[in-house]
Amino acid sequence: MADGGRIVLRPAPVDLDIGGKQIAMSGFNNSVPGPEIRVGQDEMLSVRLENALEEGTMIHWHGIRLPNAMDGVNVLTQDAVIPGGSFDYRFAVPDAGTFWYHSHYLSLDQVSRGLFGPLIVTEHTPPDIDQDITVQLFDILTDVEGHFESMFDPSHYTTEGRLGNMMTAFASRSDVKVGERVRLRIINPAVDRVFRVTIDGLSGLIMAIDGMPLADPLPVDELVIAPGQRVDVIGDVVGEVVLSETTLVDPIPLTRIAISGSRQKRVSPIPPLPLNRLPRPGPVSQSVDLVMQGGAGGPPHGGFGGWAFNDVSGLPRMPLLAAKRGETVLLRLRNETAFAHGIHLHGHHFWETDINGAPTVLRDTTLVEARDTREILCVLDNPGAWLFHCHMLSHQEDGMATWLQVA
Ligand SMILES: [Cu+2]
Repeated sequence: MADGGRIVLRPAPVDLDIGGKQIAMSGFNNSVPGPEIRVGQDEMLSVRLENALEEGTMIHWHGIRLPNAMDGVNVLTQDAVIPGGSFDYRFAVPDAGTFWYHSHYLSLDQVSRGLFGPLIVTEHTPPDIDQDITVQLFDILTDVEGHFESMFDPSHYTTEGRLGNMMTAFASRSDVKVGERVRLRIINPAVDRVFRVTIDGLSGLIMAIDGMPLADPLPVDELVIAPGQRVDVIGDVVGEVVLSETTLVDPIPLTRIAISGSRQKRVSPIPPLPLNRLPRPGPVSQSVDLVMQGGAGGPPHGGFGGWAFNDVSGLPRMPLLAAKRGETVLLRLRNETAFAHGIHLHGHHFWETDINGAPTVLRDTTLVEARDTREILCVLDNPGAWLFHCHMLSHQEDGMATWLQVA
């Protein structure tokens, strides 16, 4: 395995310029979002975290199947890195695809302030494209004077969470040519907002979801992207590329990638990306219910917080389930609340299933709509204590977290 050389990530306070306005945020290496990390599949990633904040922090590598000690989770895998302190993360990246990193300490506050960035794992043989563009969807909550809103609003804990009043998207390129074949790696690092996105100006297909290539790419319609989720699209540019948020009646443009010339369009079809090597589900050895409870309009529950899993708010002393390495488990995610939740498992991907229980799409974060139920199949082949939580970070902070133990 090659070693890509050590990268330093240094979180510190930084001003973000949005439309000529300066907003005091936090960023890795003086930048919001943080620097894009690129590493080849099966290579080692070495990152030194140097904490220049005035509070603790740590980094989680979202979607990467890594050793438990590198997962960046308070209590379960490491202690917070104190101000002025450092921590070395070093692990191999087994899967090619679109991933991301973010603070996993005081994460509602630190991620909403900008402590996140893209982690791109490149294929051994990259696809034939002209531009590889990362687009990070984000929203920021500002106060009446346009500053970062740092007041605590208890209603965020009982509803959809902390939704920004300013929506944007950070694209790693500002121009393309008509006829170019472009890969868009769309990431949603927003703390609580589910983005519903349309793409104009690109004729293409959904090639991968949550970093995992699809055997059969899907047509691009409205993309529903929950916090933590990713979608890769490859397509040919036919005009200005505009990503818009479509939840409201009038779509809101998030970013525009302008046209700067043209080239001969490819005639070849877009081939699927090579699949990552993940274990297929075997016979189910355990089935466990995860009941989501709480929030405005939700039934009473036994937890102390605004939200709970199985009548417990916050990390329980015992894991939701304990498995032997390699077991296939079925998790029934039952949302009894009036709000959607994006449920994220660390250290693994899992299969969403269809109504017959057959595996469909590999994900690391699944969106369960209000009062809906979803069954997922997990091959628990990575030993350790793995966080399993709602990636709406307001919900996580107020109770929606548990963990799995894999021996
Ligand atoms: Cu939630």
